[in-house]
Amino acid sequence: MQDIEIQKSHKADLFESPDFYSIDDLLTEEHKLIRASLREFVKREISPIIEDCAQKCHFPRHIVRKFGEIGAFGPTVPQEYNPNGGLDYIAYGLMMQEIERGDSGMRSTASVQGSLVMYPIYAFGSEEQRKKYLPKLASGEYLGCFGLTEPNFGSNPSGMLTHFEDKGDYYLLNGSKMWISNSPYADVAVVWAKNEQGRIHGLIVEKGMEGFSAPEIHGKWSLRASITGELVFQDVKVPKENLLPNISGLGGPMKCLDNARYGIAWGALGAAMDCYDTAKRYAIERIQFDKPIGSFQLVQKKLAEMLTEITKAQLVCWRLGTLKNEGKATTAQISLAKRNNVEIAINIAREARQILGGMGITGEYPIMRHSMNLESVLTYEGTHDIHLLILGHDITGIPAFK
Ligand code: TGC
Ligand code: FAD
Repeated sequence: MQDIEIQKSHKADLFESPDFYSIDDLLTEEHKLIRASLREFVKREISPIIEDCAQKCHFPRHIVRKFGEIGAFGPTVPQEYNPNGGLDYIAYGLMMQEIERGDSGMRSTASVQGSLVMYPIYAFGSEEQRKKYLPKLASGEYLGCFGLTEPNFGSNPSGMLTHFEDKGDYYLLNGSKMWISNSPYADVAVVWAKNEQGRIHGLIVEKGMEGFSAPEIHGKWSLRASITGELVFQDVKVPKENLLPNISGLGGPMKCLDNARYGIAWGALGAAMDCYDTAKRYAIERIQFDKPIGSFQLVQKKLAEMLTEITKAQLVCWRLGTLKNEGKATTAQISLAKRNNVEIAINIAREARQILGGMGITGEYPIMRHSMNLESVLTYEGTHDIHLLILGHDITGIPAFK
């Protein structure tokens, strides 16, 4: 976490999103304005630095305040707790799309803060907790993280070992969490742990509490501009007022994941669009055999298939967003969208990389970074296969997890 000098790229970010089926007609003017302002923000604040940050494995901590200013944290939280809030789920999705178009790690920062930290405090917290934490998280004064996964319990979080005991005046928390986005810099952590009866509860743990540490995980080849760490609890005395009072059981973290996975479905679409847009431009400009490579049928096939998958994914996102707005989106519907959109994005990144030939593997273009990032996106918030099993369960009524 040392200071690193980041070189700004002077290459213009010319990104334009495809809209082959006029899906913009389904958006409100407010949606389009929000998307335009996030796109401009990404071009100004993220695109110039992101490649160097990723190359140097550096999390640009200053972006947290900037995300707060633009309203990217918890936009669906009511304005009473978030002055930039009160927006609908399509607006939230479009924000995640635009941010991940810039970088999946940047979207991670925003979606963890909004869906996995602010959402549980808003949905399951006391009025005092909402007032104490939400405005600071919304503005970016605080950075938050979400601790569910443990070293030995990833896909199967209900087996978690992290636990707390009621000591009368406080809860005594012990255990550890693994692979936690934002954790080394986080001011607050929403931590899921079992009580003496083995029931899962959420606790708000603050930086500086004795016995609490958050070491960084080094050596990632993916999400290099996002910071990931552990959470270690050794006899941490958590004040009783830090327990989220209005939820218990695995359903608590799972409801948070429903929101975050929804945002990832849009985010992955953003990464796919960036790869497509980059490859399309390159195919028109790059000359081989005296012609633009875009004139060859094999290159056109790649571009046509990318656009087809992006268009289908856009429709999935829009429809899922309308269901979310009506409070009707199910966990399985969200799994379908997360699973499909991450898969198409990773495939599009791979095809786009081929269109760029050797240039595709360099940091001159964003494709290899997206491609590596998407490997994490395929795994976190439920792996590709876990989402398939969630769908299988929904179709047959038979769980195949165990
Ligand atoms: P199962 O027996 O199915 O359910 C146990 C209890 O949980 C309830 N439940 C839900 N409630 C509300 N909404 C949901 N979506 C729910 N899903 C489950 C269920 O009703 C039951 O309640 P109760 O009261 O009867 O106990 O659970 P299982 O143990 O068989 O596991 C099911 C499974 C595999 C689907 C689930 O555990 C799962 O999704 N695993 C994947 C884990 C995961 O996604 N981890 C993500 C960690 S966070 C993260 O990755 C952040 S990355 C962020 C970034 O950087 O962007
Ligand atoms: P495992 O659960 O060990 O799975 C390994 C393989 O086994 C996978 O292919 C999986 O699909 C397969 N598998 C497991 N069970 C089954 C089954 N029943 N049937 C078929 N196949 C199965 N977690 C947090 O709590 N908070 C965070 O902020 C967070 N951020 C992350 C950031 C990054 C960069 C990464 C990589 C992970 C992050 N995670 C976070 C953790 C993430 O959610 C887990 O990695 C993920 O849930 C998978 O758990 P695991 O890595 O332990 O893999």
